[in-house]
Amino acid sequence: MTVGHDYERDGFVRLEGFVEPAACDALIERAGELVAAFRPDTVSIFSTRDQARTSDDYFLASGDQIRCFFEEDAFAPDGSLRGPVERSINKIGHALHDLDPVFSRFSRDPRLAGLTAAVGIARPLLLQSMYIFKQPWIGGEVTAHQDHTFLWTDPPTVTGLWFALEDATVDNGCLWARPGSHTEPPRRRFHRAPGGGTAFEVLDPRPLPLEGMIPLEAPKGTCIVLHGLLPHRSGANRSARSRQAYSLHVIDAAASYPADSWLQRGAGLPLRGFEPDDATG
Ligand SMILES: O=C(O)CCC(=O)C(=O)O
Repeated sequence: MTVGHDYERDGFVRLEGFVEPAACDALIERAGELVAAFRPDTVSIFSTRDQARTSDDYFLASGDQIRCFFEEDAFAPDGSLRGPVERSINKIGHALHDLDPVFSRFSRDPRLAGLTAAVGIARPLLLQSMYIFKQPWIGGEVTAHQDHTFLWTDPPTVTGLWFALEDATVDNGCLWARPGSHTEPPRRRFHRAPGGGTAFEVLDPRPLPLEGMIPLEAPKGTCIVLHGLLPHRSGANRSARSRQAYSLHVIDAAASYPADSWLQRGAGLPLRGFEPDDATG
């Protein structure tokens, strides 16, 4: 199958027209409702530059919740928001796919099970979901990383399903990656630290290579399947158009999931696969 072949060669596959425009719009509308209902009494800024700030309780307890995270540049020095809340959110995470019916339905489209099977995941578990806004002017950069760093399994199995809900271009901060670079060994592992908070274990001190990365521009409705070891990044959005995307990360239940992984689930919300909601009661 060509998905499996391209994925093995490049570490990613770009599938244009995978999602109908109406299905993209339904997610955009639902994300808008979630943000409108958000009461920002707990502020957490999602920043890939300053990981210390992301290790607060709000972030660490979000593995089985739906939580909003602000852009790094959302606040003025006096702590006030520079713009309206709905234009200041970086992302919503991390259990949309289990807790919200609209996102659950989207995430459990049988075609997604077909995609993950095609790239070798035998017993899929839907580990993490993120709705990423990349709002006009303020949308932050996502620095180069391997998803395996954050969603570690032994052996590595995490696979990203990234959906362009709007056209993603160089101007509004599309993804970038170098074809074939999923052969790079893992550089770091992000985990819960014994004394609280989080830490990176450095496995290979070399920085991830940025040379040769190409823009993965993606028209609305594109699905990009990303290998967990593929270094990828996305630029800041300094344009007038948002670049909204939905990202779902799947692991294989056949691999082990370390007890000190940052993303934890409470007993009330065990990880599930692609079975639809009504099949599990
Ligand atoms: O959407 C982005 O800008 C980054 C997403 C990403 O890195 C991911 O889904 O793994």
